[in-house]
Amino acid sequence: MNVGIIGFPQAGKSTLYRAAALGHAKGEVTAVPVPDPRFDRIVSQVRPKKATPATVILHDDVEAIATSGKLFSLRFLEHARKADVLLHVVRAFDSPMSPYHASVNPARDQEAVNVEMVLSDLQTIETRMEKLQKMQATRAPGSPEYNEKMLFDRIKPTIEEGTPIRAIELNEEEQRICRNYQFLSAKQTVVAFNVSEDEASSPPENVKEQIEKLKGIGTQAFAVCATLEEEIAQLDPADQPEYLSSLGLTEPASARLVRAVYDALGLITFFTAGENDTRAWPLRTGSNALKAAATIHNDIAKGFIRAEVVHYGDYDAVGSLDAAYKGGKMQLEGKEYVVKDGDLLHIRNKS
Ligand SMILES: Nc1nc2c(ncn2[C@@H]2O[C@H](COP(=O)(O)OP(=O)(O)OP(=O)(O)O)[C@@H](O)[C@H]2O)c(=O)[nH]1
Ligand SMILES: [Mg+2]
Repeated sequence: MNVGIIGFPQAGKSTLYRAAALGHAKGEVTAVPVPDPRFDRIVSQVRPKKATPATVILHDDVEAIATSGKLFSLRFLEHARKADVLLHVVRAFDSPMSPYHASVNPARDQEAVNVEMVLSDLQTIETRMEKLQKMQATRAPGSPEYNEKMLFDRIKPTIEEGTPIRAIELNEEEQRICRNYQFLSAKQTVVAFNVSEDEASSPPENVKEQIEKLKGIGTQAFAVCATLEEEIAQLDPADQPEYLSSLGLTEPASARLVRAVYDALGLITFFTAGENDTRAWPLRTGSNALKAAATIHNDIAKGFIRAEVVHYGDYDAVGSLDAAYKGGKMQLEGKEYVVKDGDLLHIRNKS
């Protein structure tokens, strides 16, 4: 799952990227573990030879957004379109180095990018519609070109009003058409307002307001101080809690941010607690046990017999899988069982 980090120049994109990668950033693309206290608890109890957390792949290779003229360069578009989710870093700290906009105005910067995404998609649609008009196939009801034109005719006026494509209801066929175009406004976006060091624990009013506004329309948004986050990421994990509390924080904001990105991807987590390898697995929300089995290995899905399921809450209450099984908390489920976030699974299979 690919997360593209976007924003204006010098907004703190790379600093936040390095912080989220916990000091292990490799070049411009790094797989980053998704912090999950449930997983930590399972690992500390099972003590497996190997522990494999769920990860997301952060990309700091997206070109910065231009500050004048055409905001999105072709290079920007090429990279941003490939991402499954966008992480928009917005400058909310004052910096004499900043090459753009003399004043700090996070709401303005965030909205400018938002508007540009919608406009960019609109332009793609208009260009495509011009082509479609000229094609014979567009006039044959039921043809792919006909369906495309019907869809674009329907959604274009809504997009023209400034509505991002993700907010428009689409059926499966329409979603499939849209996926081909990798529209930016169809992607979930998580917004990180990068505040100054002295505002890390209490962000300024204008940032708070914008966060509330974004939350109101279903967009996850946070205040972070990227430079502090980078410092925290470089500390020994044992020293982190004290440093965090001295700053008035309870956990690194980058941890919350990575979780938010993971949620925005529409993913839940299930666990397999093996003595050799204990793992957290990402799974699309709403997937069944067969899909979960296939995530582990195709052979396990092919030989699927039953899934042994322990809900995380039941595990947590007794503190071990053994106790959960003995206490009758394990349920046997078939292929169609819809996996819940946090389930511990063991797939009985013929392979
Ligand atoms: N005061 C302060 N400075 C920050 C913060 N985050 C980043 N900076 C500084 O801003 C400058 C740019 O940070 P980068 O992380 O390189 O920004 P960027 O968005 O990756 O920049 P480009 O890739 O050049 O577009 C650096 O000097 C950082 O130290 C912050 O939270 N507070
Ligand atoms: Mg950078």
